[in-house]
Amino acid sequence: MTSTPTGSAHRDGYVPFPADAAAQYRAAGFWAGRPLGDLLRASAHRYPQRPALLDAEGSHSYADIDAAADRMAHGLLALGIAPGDRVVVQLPNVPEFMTVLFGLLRAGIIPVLSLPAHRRAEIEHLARLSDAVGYIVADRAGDFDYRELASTVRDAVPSLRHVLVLGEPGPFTDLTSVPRDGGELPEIDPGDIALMLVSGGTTGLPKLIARTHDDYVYNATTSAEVCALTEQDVYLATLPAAHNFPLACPGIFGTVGVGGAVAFVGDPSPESAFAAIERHRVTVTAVVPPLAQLWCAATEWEEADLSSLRLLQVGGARLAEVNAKEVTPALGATLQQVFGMAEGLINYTRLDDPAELLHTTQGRPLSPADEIRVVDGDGNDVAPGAEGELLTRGPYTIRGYYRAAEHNARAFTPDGFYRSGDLVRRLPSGHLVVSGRIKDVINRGGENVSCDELEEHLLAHPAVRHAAAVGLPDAVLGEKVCAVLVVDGEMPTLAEIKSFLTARGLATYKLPDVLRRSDKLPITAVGKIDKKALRAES
Ligand code: OOB
Repeated sequence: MTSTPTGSAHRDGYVPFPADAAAQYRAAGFWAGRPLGDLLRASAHRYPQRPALLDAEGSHSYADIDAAADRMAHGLLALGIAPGDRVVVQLPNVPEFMTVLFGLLRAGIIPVLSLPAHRRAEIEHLARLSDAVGYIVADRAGDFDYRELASTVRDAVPSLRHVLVLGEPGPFTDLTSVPRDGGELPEIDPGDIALMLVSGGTTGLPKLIARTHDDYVYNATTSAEVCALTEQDVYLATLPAAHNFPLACPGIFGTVGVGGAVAFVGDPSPESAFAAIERHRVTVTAVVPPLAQLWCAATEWEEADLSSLRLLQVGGARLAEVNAKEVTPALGATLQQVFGMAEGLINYTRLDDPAELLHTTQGRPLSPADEIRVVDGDGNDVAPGAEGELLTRGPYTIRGYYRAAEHNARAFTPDGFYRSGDLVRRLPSGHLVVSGRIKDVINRGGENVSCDELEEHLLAHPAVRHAAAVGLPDAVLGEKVCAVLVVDGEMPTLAEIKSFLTARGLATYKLPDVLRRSDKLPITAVGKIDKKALRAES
């Protein structure tokens, strides 16, 4: 009865869990042997008539969304996209995200989940790295035309055969023409790659993070338990849905797994997000700290009824204690701090944690099987409570980036711990306090900007001799992007540098907020650019 077995080319460059660890995770029940698409199937069996998706038209039942996902899966396969093939998905927060996502998963086609803010530099890289055969986009967002981006990427990446467009398709295939009826869908191996996330980036270009069905189902369903999600909950995808946080922490997958309803909002401003909360009676959503701050302030002038909101998750960057304290009084919801990473490990404050922990920590690990080490510069464990780098290994943390052997040798210890680059302190309760960072990344309001990557682009400018990117404190974003340049001749203006980088196809959130000129970049004892000194000077 089973059809096409999945090929294995997609596993080239994939770093699997070691067999003994996998066996343990299975035996302990962490890995349930369920494909991700089954989260939707099981809820459709249990609650066929309950709402799965809420949008402008009203509510769509589990039975309807389940059938739509199957039809999407059949349509994608009928185009000639095969199980195991990779397809770059770049969609805004629209209801169609659900059927596209579950359609791909059910077909065994691997979504490469890029963010709407990604541009040519990122998309070309991700498409090439994954040998993507397809690219799914919306026609446009604001004044940006994704079809033009798609033309450029298709010309540059030979593997890319299918461009599917939501909206006006232009020269490409209309996404709504794809779904069709069909018989059996391919059998999915739960140990196989389900989807790929994009790393916030530490060095150079963004990395791909291959997550398996087993590990991601565990991630989503256990997160749903921590958040006490039930079929009565309504989750609002406020952050870009392709990001791990709104996708599976517990997000869309966690909500679907318990039979709750999902709604999407394209614009996270208080005006539109509050209207969505009121309209759909949203109970849970996730935001980054600058948005949490903005939402709290906006309750002063926005009149929407937010009484349905029971849980506000805040993560992606450090939430200051003063801002943490504002959340419940302003929004009436319980605050949950979330310290997670696309590579795996997620820390949550628990719903019944005392206020002190809610306000001053970034939570504790999701799983009893999460292994945490806090180490000094030599890789030795620090004393309990002391600051050090967080290393982690566990049932939903990758053992290596996809097709990045060289980088993996540095980013993972020989025994498989991921070096997060985050500085933490661990309290006796197991809660972690994020105290800093050793990786060369700027966290711009929850969006991670790799300094290496930005510097490479800056160096391509004809006037730039040396370039260094550093994060400077910012009241709203936490950090803003500062580019320090050593230039020949006249110093380019910020506007010139921004349009230069945009023309190189760099995502907007990576563009510098400020520019500084320097005669000479300070150097450390080992000859690296001294970013600490630069930050102090800037
Ligand atoms: C989430 O995932 P990524 O992959 O975009 O970024 C991960 C990095 C962490 O290594 C850390 O440097 C920073 O973002 N981060 C935080 C934080 N949450 C993430 N730094 C301080 N405090 C926090 N609460 O950002 C992500 C993934 C899943 C759930 C939530 C966030």
